[in-house]
Amino acid sequence: MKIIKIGGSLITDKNEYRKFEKEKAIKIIEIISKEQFILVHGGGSFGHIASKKYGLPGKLSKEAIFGACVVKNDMTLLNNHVISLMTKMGIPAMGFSPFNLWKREKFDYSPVIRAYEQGIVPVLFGDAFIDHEFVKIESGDDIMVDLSDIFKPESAIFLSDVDGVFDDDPKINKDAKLIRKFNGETIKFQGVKNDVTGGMLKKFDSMLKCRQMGVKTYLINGKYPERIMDIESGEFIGTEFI
Ligand code: ATP
Ligand code: IP8
Repeated sequence: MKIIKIGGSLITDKNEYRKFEKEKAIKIIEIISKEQFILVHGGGSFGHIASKKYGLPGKLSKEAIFGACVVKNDMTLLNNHVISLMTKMGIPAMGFSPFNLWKREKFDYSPVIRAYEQGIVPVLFGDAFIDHEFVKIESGDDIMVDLSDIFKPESAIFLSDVDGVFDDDPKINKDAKLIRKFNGETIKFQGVKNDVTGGMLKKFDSMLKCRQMGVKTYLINGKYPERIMDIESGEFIGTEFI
């Protein structure tokens, strides 16, 4: 079984509030659903724009709680778009928000485990949640680390909108070089617009953690999801953490 995260930059237009990229989502889901998987998706313009507007993550206040409600509703909308596509394709998919999984000190994934054991494809997503005095944002990248720990999948695949991890942001530096196998190289990470969870640096950190859990981990360009089939072949384009 594979765990796969679809970045918010792929299934939403990150610059336009709550714009779902349906065709791109269909293309990705058609390819990844050829094998057994658990899905995670990011927030894109359904998560990050409202989080920023309400100052999330941040200290608990009336405004922050209201923001958490808006973000949770928007993320549920995005998740419903994804789940609707999947069920139309005949995939028994069900959404799980970290807000509902949070149990005082940690996330309780037992409903996700139970669903998976019942043949359901769990679809988790980044979301707002309330932890004591704070409204926090759980990133889909953090969820990938937890799922790696719990399920010990054969691989953890992160899909984003670039060909992999580069030694610098390829959208800013045209001479940036793709790192095909990460081996301790020095990397420059540039911040991402409309992002409250840390962009590529956060993703990179999460990918290293998945790898440390003994799970083969990859960053692949989700605009070309067919590249997933080339993993472990000489043709593979992406970054491997193995
Ligand atoms: P999420 O759902 O977590 O937001 P995402 O796939 O939308 O995931 P981003 O957070 O937008 O991902 O991060 C991807 C962006 O990171 C790329 O579009 C790229 O411009 C930027 N980036 C910055 N530094 C690097 C780097 N060293 N290598 C690759 N991409 C980088
Ligand atoms: O896009 C964050 O999840 P990510 C979701 O995976 C929200 O970092 C609500 C901003």
